Amino acid sequence: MLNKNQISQYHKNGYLTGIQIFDRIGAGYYREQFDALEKKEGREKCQTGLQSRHFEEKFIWEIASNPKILDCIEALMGFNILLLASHFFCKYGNGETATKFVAWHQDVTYWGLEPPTTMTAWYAIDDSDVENGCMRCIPGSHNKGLRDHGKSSIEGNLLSINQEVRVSDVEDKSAVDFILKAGEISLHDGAIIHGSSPNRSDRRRCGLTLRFIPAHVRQVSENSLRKEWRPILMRGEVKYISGVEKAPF
Ligand SMILES: O=C(O)CCC(=O)C(=O)O
Repeated sequence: MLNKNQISQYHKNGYLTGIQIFDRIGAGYYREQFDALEKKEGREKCQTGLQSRHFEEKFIWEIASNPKILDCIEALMGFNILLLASHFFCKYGNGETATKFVAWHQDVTYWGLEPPTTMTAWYAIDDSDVENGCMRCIPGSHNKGLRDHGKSSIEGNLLSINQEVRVSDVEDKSAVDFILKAGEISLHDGAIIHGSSPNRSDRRRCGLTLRFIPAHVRQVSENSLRKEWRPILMRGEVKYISGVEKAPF
């Protein structure tokens, strides 16, 4: 799935974007599946309340276990791969009045993992662009260590404990937008600084984040939700058995 150049770009910049997983028909099928889930759960819940639902919803498991996605993860992280979690980030179009955003942050800061090595595949359920608040990141920031996170002073941060990392104007200006068509993914390192702006369009912007870890990573303290992760082995093997769940489907 990934060539040598993409692999070295990922390690240098901390991200890759625009990788096609499904064609228009496949992307349409998974959008319809999400639409049905949204109907059942309601919009409020869908914003950030659908966590690790791959244990119950077959379509989420199908995306998470898609061989093309796993090939990308394997190329970047090695053969022994666990799915740590999945989580929808859904921002509804609110034009100029939109407030919901994702503050600049580094994923691994509050995840309780040792070593803090993770990678996210962000799967676009909907087309995602600047107007509807696509993901953004600061290239290369994954190689500069983990920073202290404070609380955001702006109303509407979708992160679980309102965390936010300060960035300089120079860093802010260097940010890259992950513009994706439905059915594509971006990939980002767990230590990269990233976030997203409010959805100022009249369209939904829904993404499914799939969190992967190499099999030597362990949970050593509570995560920000005060929960235990429920990792599933996707490829290769794990040396320790406890805490690893079976594939749900
Ligand atoms: O989807 C978004 O806007 C943010 C997602 C995010 O912060 C993440 O994948 O860690």
